Amino acid sequence: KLDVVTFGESMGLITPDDGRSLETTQRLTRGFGGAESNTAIGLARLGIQVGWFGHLGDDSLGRSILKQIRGEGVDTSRVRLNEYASTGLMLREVLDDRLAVHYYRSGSAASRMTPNSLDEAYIAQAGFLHLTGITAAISASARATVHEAIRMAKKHGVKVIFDPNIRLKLWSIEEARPILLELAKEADYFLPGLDELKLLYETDELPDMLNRIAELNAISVIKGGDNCSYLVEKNNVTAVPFVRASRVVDTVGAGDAFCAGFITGLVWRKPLEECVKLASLLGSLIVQVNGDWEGLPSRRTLQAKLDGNANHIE
Ligand code: KDG
Repeated sequence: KLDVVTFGESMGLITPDDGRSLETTQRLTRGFGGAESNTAIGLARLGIQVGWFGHLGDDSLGRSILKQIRGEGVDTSRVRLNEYASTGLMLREVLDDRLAVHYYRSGSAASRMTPNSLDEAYIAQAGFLHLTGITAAISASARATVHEAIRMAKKHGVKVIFDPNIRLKLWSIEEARPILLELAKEADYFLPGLDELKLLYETDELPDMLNRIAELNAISVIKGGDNCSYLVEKNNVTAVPFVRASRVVDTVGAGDAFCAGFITGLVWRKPLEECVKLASLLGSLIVQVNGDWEGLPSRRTLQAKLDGNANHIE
């Protein structure tokens, strides 16, 4: 029996290993990433029973990604390898001091996911279903798959966790907004970033955002406020202070780590504020290491950090 099920697109990740731009570098490093598998790895490392599925190409990249995710202890029994479509790819580089992402993923195996890809019994056995807005962005059939998965989760009393993960390289905000707001309405837990709420609710004012978010049925956590996250339950707002990272090397994956920490807290039946603290702690650890998921802590590392902070889990 799984505590958490999640699905989405995982892709090969190419980065210059000398920190230069792709235009001039000769040396590239290959890794992989994908918001949902990043979160799944974070959960598995903490001992949570988690399943991730998606479609990968039946190619070298796809097989390698599958082996690594499986190697992290994530259940991959429902992953499909498609011999007629490729595994998606993303390239990242620093351009003008900013991180630039280039996707090569249209028509990828993952984008061909359809509601038929879902195994209802697999979702039904889980405590939580974790979804992100990226899956809704990659194709109409993947979006339909997200809606169908939510329908299945609700039917079986599985709680839905939704991270909007707005990716403006995949769709415009005009296109994304109604779809993501609709998905937020369906969620039991909604985990947006503050910047994402600005885009979704078209306001820079926190009180306006909180009013809008209070209309949802979900318990929400807003990541990335001023030195804190906000835990929002209807009109009850709690500011939970950030755990500061001692150094910041790579912020990609911080949101996924945050989700992994929050969901871990839920599975461990911690009070919500504790769940947000755990989320923030995981976020602070991942940004200290290069890569989207590599710096996620094991349970032992997490316990050592918590002991260091004079906090305790369990
Ligand atoms: O959150 C990190 C993700 O953005 C990254 O791993 C890749 O899923 C990804 C995407 O679609 O950008």
